[in-house]
Amino acid sequence: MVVGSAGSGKTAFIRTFCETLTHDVIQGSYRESKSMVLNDPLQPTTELYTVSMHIQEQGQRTALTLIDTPGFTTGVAVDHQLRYIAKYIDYQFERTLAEESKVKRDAKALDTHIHSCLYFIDIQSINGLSEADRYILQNLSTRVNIVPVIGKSDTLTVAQCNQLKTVFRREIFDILQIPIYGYIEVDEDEDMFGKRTSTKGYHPSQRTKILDMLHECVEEDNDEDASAMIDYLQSMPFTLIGYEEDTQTGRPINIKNSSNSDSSFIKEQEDEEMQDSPTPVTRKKEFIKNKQIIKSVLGRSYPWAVVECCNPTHCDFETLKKALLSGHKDMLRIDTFERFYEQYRTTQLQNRTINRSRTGSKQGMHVA
Ligand SMILES: Nc1nc2c(ncn2[C@@H]2O[C@H](COP(=O)(O)OP(=O)(O)OP(=O)(O)O)[C@@H](O)[C@H]2O)c(=O)[nH]1
Ligand SMILES: [Mg+2]
Repeated sequence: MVVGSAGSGKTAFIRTFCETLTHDVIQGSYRESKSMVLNDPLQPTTELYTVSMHIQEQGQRTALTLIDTPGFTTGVAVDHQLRYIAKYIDYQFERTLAEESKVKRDAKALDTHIHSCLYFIDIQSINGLSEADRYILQNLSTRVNIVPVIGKSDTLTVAQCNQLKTVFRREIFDILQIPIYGYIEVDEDEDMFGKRTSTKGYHPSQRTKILDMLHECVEEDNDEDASAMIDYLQSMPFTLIGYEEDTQTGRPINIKNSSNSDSSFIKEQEDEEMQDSPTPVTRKKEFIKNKQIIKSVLGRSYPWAVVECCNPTHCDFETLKKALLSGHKDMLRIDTFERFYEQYRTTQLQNRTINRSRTGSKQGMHVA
């Protein structure tokens, strides 16, 4: 699910994500609850809609549903919009609870829980989170795994992006302590193994403490989940760039790029060449020149350069995509079930018990 302020690039992200998946879709085309959402020229989103598909990612078949939501405006409307999104998230839990309560449960019932919510941070100010962002994050983080992102990151310089990442991490982890995805409670002075993490005069940030604890898990148990979480925390919040669309058709504009278009491929080859090259620098230049690959890329074209959505040196789109579809897929799903669904279930069952006992005592009064 994508959530965030109006015009922050949510729909462009959904479109870009789908565009990069076209080779992986194995069942039908996109089933859209609202026609043409992926094809017409971009419009502000006025109502929530879903895009569902089956994809094959690293040999694993996954049913994927992307949910686009209308952008948050300001003022009192925020509360109304927040309630609407919270209700949608809760409704998915309600479906599971109803299924669980049946005498004969459907073993094949689909898990429709919202496993992650990409929150598009307001980038108007890079000195701190907006009032609305703080409020929305505090509310939604009690229901869903929040994964923070910085949309339209091509409009920020490298220094601005880094500042925004630093400010965001400090506010979320140390000042507000909002339990977004990746926030783990670590004791003030001790980590989970009971070792002291703060020495005299040194007060590590909450994020540093979490990272230290995860590093220990990796060192001691070779814990793959902890390792994936370290990668996640080191990139978060993820910078994203949505493709530039043709204003008539809404389709990606045709951008041909010849440099860095297959950077990982070029890099591998360079290293091989460098090993037995007597004049490494010359050989490297020659190689790139001879092997220039000109291909269409998803991106945005500026007079000074082309920014590519899928180039890891331009933004974190690919890292996020991998995290969502493989590295963190199971953790997000399990966390949603064990943390958020369980919490919803407990509250609902407690409310039912209270209501029943209230009704019971009222009936008792009548009889008397
Ligand atoms: N420079 C730049 N512009 C972008 C990017 N993504 C989207 N845009 C532009 O920003 C405008 C809004 O993009 P949308 O994707 O519709 O934003 P949204 O968050 O879905 O907006 P609402 O549905 O109104 O909440 C459009 O003109 C896009 O072309 C990006 O990564 N970089
Ligand atoms: Mg939109």
